[in-house]
Amino acid sequence: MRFLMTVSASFLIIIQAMACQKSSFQRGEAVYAPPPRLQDPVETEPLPPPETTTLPTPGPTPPPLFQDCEKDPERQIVAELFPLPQDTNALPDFSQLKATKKLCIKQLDITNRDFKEGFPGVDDLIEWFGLDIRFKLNVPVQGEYEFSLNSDDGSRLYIDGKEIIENDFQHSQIRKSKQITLTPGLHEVRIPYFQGPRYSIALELQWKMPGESALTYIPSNLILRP
Ligand SMILES: [Ca+2]
Repeated sequence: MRFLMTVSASFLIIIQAMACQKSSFQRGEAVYAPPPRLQDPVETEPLPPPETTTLPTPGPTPPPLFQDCEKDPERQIVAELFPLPQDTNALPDFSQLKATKKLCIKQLDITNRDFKEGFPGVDDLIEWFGLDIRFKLNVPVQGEYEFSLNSDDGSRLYIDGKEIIENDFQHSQIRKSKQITLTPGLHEVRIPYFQGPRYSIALELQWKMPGESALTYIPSNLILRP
């Protein structure tokens, strides 16, 4: 019996060797097939769980510069919006034009930037527009105030109907300043402004209160609707 097992085992080895030899001959050429290498078992560390790809969460969208006045009673500065003809080079007489929309803004703190967002409820108006801006300024104390008006493109500052700063015409941002004496109480402020060709805009109104050395935006609690 044992002899039979040995014979059949040898027979199997011969058959396997022949099969191996047969597969090693291709297109009549001998191809060396290296014997399989025995390898020490390699200790493998468990694979870390696949990293889940998290998309960056977009930051909060900044509120639009101008908003419907009814939707935001905190915005006390009122601006009438006018589409202007292409190639407008200077502020028009807004009293001769019909406003498209009345909008509100909280602060004239529009630093130099690209303007692509347009206006709520107005289609495709990102260039060639004018804003006739008004508010009441509650002057706290009598004294010498410096006003500073930065704009891209043109703007002017009127207080109680009198022109204080002329910063008109098509241009990239230009800042102009002027000192005036103001009495305490309410004063009418008007700032006509226009944007020429897309995209760059700026509109900043700042002041220096009596005795102060730095320009600041006018505190919102001193600004009332016209
Ligand atoms: Ca511009």
